[in-house]
Amino acid sequence: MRKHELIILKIGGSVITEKSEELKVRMGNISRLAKEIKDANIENLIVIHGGGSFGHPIAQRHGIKEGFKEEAQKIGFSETHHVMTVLNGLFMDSLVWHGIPAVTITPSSCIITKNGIIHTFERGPLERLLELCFIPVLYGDAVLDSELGFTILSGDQLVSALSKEFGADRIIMGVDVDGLYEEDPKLNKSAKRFTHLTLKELRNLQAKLGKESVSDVTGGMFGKTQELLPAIERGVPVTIVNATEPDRIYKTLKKKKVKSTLIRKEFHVG
Ligand code: IP8
Repeated sequence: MRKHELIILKIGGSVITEKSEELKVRMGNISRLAKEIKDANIENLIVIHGGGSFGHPIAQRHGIKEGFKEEAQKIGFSETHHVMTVLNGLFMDSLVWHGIPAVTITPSSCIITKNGIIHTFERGPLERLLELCFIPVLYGDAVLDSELGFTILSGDQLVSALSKEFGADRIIMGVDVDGLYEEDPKLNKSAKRFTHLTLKELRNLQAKLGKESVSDVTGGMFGKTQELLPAIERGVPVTIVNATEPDRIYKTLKKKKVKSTLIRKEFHVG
């Protein structure tokens, strides 16, 4: 039995990069988040970050998600993986220099997918890091695939898979809006935000959610909620919160009330 709950925290690519400008990092957000994670002082935590304007535009240009079709794509696979290691390095710089015992687990080195779904995963190193109370950090990556040759593994699929593999108690999704909305809040300022959603309500909503306006090879908000369904089905609560706003991640980690959307399998009255 674990003494402390296990939290999986995903920081979206739109929080740590400028999505409209290729390879532009939002270093201010990264270092503020590192401080919030440090201050929250969580014993059992896995952090996963997305690709934003590092991984996505390059992966899209070379059709990496669709798999290996021609030799010319190979340099695209290398570039996609490489820029993700660069973004991860910048992220890790902040975590480590804030005194967080974080260690990267590189997804492409320990995961093989089958038709885009995680098929083999070498869990030993991550398990051992958790036992020693390190904070493992993973990210959406270009990975090898047993059927497609290679593909893109989203950070959101990692969240869902690791929550199952390691029995997470909570999932926190840090995005660049205040939660899940009926409509895109960037296009409609008066869009209604959901404070709570049940699994059933989420399923109904998914049909209505559109794709994000800027390039995202793993499906934007739709992909996000879709990937999280298995975890929610298993009873893991998911909080979607704005990680571009100061203190929201800190407060969510500390279970304090914050503007967000909480998704649960069901809500019990009373
Ligand atoms: O940003 C995909 O991860 P995501 C990362 O979590 C790449 O969807 C390499 C495009």
